[in-house]
Amino acid sequence: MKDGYLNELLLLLLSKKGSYVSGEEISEKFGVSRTAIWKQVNHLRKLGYEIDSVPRVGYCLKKSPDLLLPEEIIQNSCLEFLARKIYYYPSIGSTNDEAKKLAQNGAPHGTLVIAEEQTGGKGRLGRRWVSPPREGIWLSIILRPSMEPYEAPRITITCAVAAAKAIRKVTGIDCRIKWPNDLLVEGKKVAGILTEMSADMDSINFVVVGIGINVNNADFPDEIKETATSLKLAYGKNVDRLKILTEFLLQFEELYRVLEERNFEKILEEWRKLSCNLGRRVRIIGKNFELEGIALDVDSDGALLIKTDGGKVERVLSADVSLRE
Ligand code: BT5
Repeated sequence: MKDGYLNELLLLLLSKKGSYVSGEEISEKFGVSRTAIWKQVNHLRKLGYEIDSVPRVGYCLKKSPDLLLPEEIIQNSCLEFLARKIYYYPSIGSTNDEAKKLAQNGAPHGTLVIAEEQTGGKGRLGRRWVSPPREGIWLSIILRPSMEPYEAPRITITCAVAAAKAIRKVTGIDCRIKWPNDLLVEGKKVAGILTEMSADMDSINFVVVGIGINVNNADFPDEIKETATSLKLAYGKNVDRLKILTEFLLQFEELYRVLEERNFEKILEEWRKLSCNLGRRVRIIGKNFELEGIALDVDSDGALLIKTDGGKVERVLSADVSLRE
């Protein structure tokens, strides 16, 4: 079997979803025998694709399984630089770790790494990110931005805005952003972002931005039961992962362009509207400090500005935030 044949067949069937493609057309297009096609159709059926076959008429793709396969992403989105290259894994340790390896080996700007399950999903500071099979969207994007290392937190903010907009657009759920890297629904965490960077003193080699979105999780392990939620729990029924994913990629690409045009203020305007921090009393726990106060704004570096009880305005670049009231 020729390399990439399966992908081409799936792409063809997807592009004509709901109508018949003749065996003759397929074998001419790919230069393979009818028996080889039959084998591949059966392979796709095993993955969960519903494919009708009618003698002398051909094959018709009726229904796709709930998988985030590259062919589905390509077929369902129209992107320029993002996801031109996609690495897909049924199961992997961490998409961020894999993306970093790929980036070190020269993977291009916009490369997408996506998995149905992570066995070693990571949060910040070595924390664990729960990523059960086929319940959420666990992905990382490799970026080679032309910005200074200190500007990299802007990417986390851009990613948060893109994800919140995508969730709101597809489900109508009131999804909010909690600085710096959480998305909340009804006060509970529905998604988290982990941005990692390889840089010299004044130039970025690459950035990997990873996001985990709980889509159809029905429950969570005890340690996060009280604090985590999923789109399904908020929406009341299953949510189409592919729709959330493709809308997120579209939003991210659009906003990333704004970022590249050095128009971060425009993204911040959207962030402010979607934030659940601003104007509220927050408690900040950083690596070596703690403080409490009112969250005033986010500045052009992505830092959170806090007015403490003494009236001083503190600038926080990275920390955990809890909402107090
Ligand atoms: C984050 O860290 O929120 C960043 C999460 C990034 C996950 C993505 S998935 C794709 C990519 N590949 C990876 O390996 N990671 C990225 P942090 O703010 O440190 O929050 C971590 C904390 O969130 C944990 O200590 C738990 O308390 C909680 N948590 C873990 N899994 C969760 C889940 N699925 N939903 C909600 N909360 C969770």
